Amino acid sequence: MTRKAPSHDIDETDLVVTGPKDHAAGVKAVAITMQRAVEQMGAVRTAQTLTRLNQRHGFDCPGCAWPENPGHRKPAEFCENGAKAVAEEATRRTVTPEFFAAHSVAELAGKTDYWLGQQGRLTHPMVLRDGATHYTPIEWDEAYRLIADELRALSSPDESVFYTSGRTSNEAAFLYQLMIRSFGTNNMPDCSNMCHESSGSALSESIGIGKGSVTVPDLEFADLILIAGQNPGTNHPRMLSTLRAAKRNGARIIAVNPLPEAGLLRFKDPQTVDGVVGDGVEIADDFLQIRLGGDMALFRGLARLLFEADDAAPGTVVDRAFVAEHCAGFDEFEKSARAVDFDTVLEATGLTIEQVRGTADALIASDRTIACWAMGLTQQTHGVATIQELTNLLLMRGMMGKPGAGVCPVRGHSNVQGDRTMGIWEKMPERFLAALDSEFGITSPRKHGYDTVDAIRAMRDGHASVFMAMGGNFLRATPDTDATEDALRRCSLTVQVSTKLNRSHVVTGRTALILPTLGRTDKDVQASGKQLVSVEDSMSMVHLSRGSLTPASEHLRSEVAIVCRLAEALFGADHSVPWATLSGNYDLIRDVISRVVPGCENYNERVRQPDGFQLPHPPRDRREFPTHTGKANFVTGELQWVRTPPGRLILQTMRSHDQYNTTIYGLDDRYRGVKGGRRVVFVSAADLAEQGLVDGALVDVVSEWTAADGTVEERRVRGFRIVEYSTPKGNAAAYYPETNPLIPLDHVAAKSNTPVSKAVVVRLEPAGSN
Ligand SMILES: Nc1nc2c(c(=O)[nH]1)N[C@H]1C(S)=C(S)[C@@H](COP(=O)(O)OP(=O)(O)OC[C@H]3O[C@@H](n4cnc5c(=O)[nH]c(N)nc54)[C@H](O)[C@@H]3O)O[C@H]1N2
Ligand SMILES: Nc1nc2c(c(=O)[nH]1)N[C@H]1C(S)=C(S)[C@@H](COP(=O)(O)OP(=O)(O)OC[C@H]3O[C@@H](n4cnc5c(=O)[nH]c(N)nc54)[C@H](O)[C@@H]3O)O[C@H]1N2
Ligand SMILES: [Mo]
Repeated sequence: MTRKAPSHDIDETDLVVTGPKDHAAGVKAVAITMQRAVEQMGAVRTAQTLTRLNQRHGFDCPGCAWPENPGHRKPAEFCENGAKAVAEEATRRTVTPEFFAAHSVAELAGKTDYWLGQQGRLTHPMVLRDGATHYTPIEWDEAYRLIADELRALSSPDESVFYTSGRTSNEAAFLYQLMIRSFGTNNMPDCSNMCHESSGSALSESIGIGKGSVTVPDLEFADLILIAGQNPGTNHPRMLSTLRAAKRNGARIIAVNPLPEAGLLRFKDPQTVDGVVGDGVEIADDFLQIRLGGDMALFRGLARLLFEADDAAPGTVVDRAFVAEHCAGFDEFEKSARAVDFDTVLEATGLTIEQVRGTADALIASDRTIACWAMGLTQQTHGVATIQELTNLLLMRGMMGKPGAGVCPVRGHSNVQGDRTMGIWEKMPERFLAALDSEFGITSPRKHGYDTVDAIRAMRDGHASVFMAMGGNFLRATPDTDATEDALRRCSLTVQVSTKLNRSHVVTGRTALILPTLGRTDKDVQASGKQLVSVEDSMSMVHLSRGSLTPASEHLRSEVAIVCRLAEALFGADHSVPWATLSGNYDLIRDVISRVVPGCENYNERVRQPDGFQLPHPPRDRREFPTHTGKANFVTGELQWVRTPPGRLILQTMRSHDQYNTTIYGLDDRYRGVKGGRRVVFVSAADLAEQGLVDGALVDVVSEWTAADGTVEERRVRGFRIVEYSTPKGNAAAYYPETNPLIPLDHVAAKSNTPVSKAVVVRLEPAGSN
């Protein structure tokens, strides 16, 4: 039976701490999968959805972007957290006009994120009119007119901002950016700006394309896999099956992380006998418990050791032939690597020289190395430089463009990579814009638009006043919650295209709209019949997704339909883009994608192949590097790491095992041993002793930031329970989004402008002392 949505707000302070687990998945994961699924969907819908999840004729998991293994799909190609993502979307609970009549916006603003999300699927377009206390229903056509009128009233299209979260299908993303560019702006911030933007910036400069260069079969073929700044047991659980297969083939796995994450240490595959009854398999052979932000120093130290090993046995370590033929900037890289001093490396990383040497030996012994990473590297001030240092390490060994070797940035949202391919980017290249213009007879603006941080600044400073979001939860996902709140409140109109209720619906512009949309699991029927959509995974595989469930209400519209009807309201029926025709048959959208998006030629046919098709990747396919030098670039710069000021801690903000970004599934972080609450701060025993603090104490967490003008700004979140935990001295950890108010808007990564969510200077004060 489905369970009713909670009516009273949820108490998140009733915490129990049991200590961390040393393994991931196993039978418990299966039990939790079923419990959560049945609570939200009931037994029949659970069976209908979970059997179609990630199958060839089913739908793509709305969870993470980890690929399916082509040709080797298992009957249950999903994980505990994928099933939770599906249960959240396919829930039978609904948020109806009656719900909004019963709860004022002020009342909803007082509820927790968890409570809001648990209420269910949005069922009707709603409007919050200027001065009103409650949302009221609105007809679709009036909603489109309202948005179009506001947009046309702006003195420039650049006063509007259009956000995208990474669940949007390729078809919807393509039309959305077409509408925005037809309107005349490139203000297209997306979740990627807060996520893998650093990977894209780094790899574009280093190898000429911002995407990863490996596939699942490559990982299974690798003999050494580095996993830095990533927690796959929670965030990409299906990756554990791939790692396990790699291990069976003899691979060595090295985890680089400040925390001993359960999935990295041991994995019980619930689909095999030893996963159900045994201790599971050790995943990581080595665990380097690195200090936050120490990775660049580690990679440079490793490069020096590789050069020294090559001195001892010339030509055995550095792949001179690859470097000579394919690379630029090697001499400078060699100089900087040889100059690094090990005292600095050890101070920056907190590791021992034996650990660094052991890792260098593993690299030297490897014929096929892959480096995987996620937010632990990207969300650092020097995230771009760190990823480039890691890429240097691979390039000097020739580990690029051959089977079993390469770079593997593990993406977050299930279609975040596809959205970029389809043109969701504030600085799309000329080639794409020119193709778009010639296909549709429009003139796309060439001036770069706002990314996420710049969009917040623009709205805060009154330079933009209409905000529209295609999914996501802008208010909670962005840094500096108070600043974002001010920014959104200054808008004349905020529009959220959403599946579920979230905090971005209750912190609004003068007028606000909620436009309820179909999700991945829902059946999508348009004029020509049932529609399919396509998505791209973390390894550039493009494939179809087919929803099959009856939508939560007849008033839901697909994202494609919403964009097309809005575009008609905005541009009139005789616009040069045939919006109505395109929305009636998604094959026609794929036809235009074929002609505009590089690598998508013959899209309709190729996407219908059993496992879809793989987009071209010149470094992977041909060892070609489309950079400004025409070669793979060794990029080197000043060594950077993060120092802990006296009496302070460096805080990382991360995900628990029971959330999807800002969507809270539940209050348990099973693998880290925290139950019933999320307001915790993990601190090392050494720091507790030094600062005279104790496990279990309640503290306020106060961040300190020196602004450009030299003033020290403080930001505070209240009432966090200290949990003693294994993390390097000087480092701490807490959950996102509760700690987003601590992250200064201006604290961003160089080059990528990504908020630094993994290195916030904080101090802990007894709760209530201020
Ligand atoms: N179930 C579930 N799945 C998800 C998501 C979710 O919220 N829930 N989110 C999706 C999204 S959008 C994304 S981007 C991914 C995120 O996937 P992850 O990047 O795995 O997510 P985080 O929880 O931010 O974890 C960061 C990891 O990096 C480590 N780390 C932090 N700082 C450093 C550092 O300086 N150096 C090193 N070496 N390690 C560091 C942390 O200890 C942690 O293990 O997951 C995707 N999948
Ligand atoms: N402090 C801190 N901040 C972070 C991070 C961090 O590690 N630390 N991580 C950053 C990262 S990596 C990311 S990717 C961002 C995530 O930022 P977002 O993508 O903005 O956030 P989500 O929580 O994934 O968005 C959830 C909402 O999306 C809507 N939704 C779900 N499915 C669909 C759909 O199919 N269509 C539509 N239209 N709407 C849908 C639902 O209404 C739901 O409430 O957060 C970033 N913020
Ligand atoms: Mo992400």
